[in-house]
Amino acid sequence: MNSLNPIIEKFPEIKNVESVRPLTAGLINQTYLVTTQEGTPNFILQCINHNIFKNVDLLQNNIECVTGHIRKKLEAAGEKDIDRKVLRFAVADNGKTYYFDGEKYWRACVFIEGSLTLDAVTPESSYLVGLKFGEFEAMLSDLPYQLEETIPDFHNMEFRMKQLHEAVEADVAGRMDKVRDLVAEIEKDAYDMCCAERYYREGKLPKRICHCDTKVSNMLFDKEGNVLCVIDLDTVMSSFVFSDFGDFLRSAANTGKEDDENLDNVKFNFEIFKSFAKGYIESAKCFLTPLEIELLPYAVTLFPYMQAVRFLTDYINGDTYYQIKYPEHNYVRTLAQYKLYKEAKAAVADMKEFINSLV
Ligand code: GN1
Ligand code: MG
Repeated sequence: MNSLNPIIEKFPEIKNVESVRPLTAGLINQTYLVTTQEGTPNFILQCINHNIFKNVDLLQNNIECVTGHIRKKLEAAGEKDIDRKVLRFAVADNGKTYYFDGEKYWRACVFIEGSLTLDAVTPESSYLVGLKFGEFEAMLSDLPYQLEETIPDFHNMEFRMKQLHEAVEADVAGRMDKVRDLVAEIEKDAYDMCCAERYYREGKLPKRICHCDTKVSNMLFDKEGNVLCVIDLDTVMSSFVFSDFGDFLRSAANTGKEDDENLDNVKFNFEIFKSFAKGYIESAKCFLTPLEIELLPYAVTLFPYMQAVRFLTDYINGDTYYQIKYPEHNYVRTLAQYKLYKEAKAAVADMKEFINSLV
């Protein structure tokens, strides 16, 4: 018997369970694959990180709005195979798409058979993913509800700097001696990196509904390499389009790993950038403003920068946010993301030129 069976039983749709095994992807929620006997769907069971997503009811409500809206759009467009193109969550015996066991929150999502996630993309698939994310934003542009922020100020660079400053000030883990110079170096670019927030206050830049966690591993592919659907909808909320554009390239255009210990591996893959930008602009140009387009190269630098700040903040705070595999993990992640930031920054002029050639 599996210790998760009492949880699984709360979702009547999950039948004939054969095995439950943890999946290691994701730095936030605990995820399990629940396989069932042939003929019954498998499920992805997740324990929602309640420290981070404080209001699970709001979280699941947002997700239901988003998946419901996309489903309707796909139906209206006469799409086939819709259950492979948008996620569906199981309803628990309390009538909600999550279950609270008195301590933890759980949800279950139908596993899309034959789907897989990738850690890396080719220029061909990167183009398709670009198209898909542009399409995702376009489909949600007329969502008839206001989505609440599941994590307030999630991609607000000014807020992330404030969190870094607070961490530095408190130095609870006594790690400041080690990172003081790095903090000072990162600090030098903070004003420039916070430009989106200023444009927003000046009314020059809109916010739109975005995915806000578009890393490569949050896209499902089929075995032939076709893009199926966008997953991990926890952070779908109002943001700058930079979130989706920049965060995808942060993982996809990195020739190394997010936490690469060898910084020589971390380079900016311009081919991936080109094909993603081409796909994204193709499906998003119908709603992007000239300033949004102009700032896309900035977005590519913003996300590794923001991620470096977030990892560094967590390191200084003594690793309270991200799951880590070894004590210095957040420090190593910081260096790798900061290196990627510098690589992306060196490519800004070329990115601008390429984007201009597209529009
Ligand atoms: C987290 O959910 P997951 O593990 O894909 C984080 C993202 C970071 C990412 C870095 C809610 O994403 O913002 O970019 O780690 N999600 C949250 O890998 O903080
Ligand atoms: Mg996520």
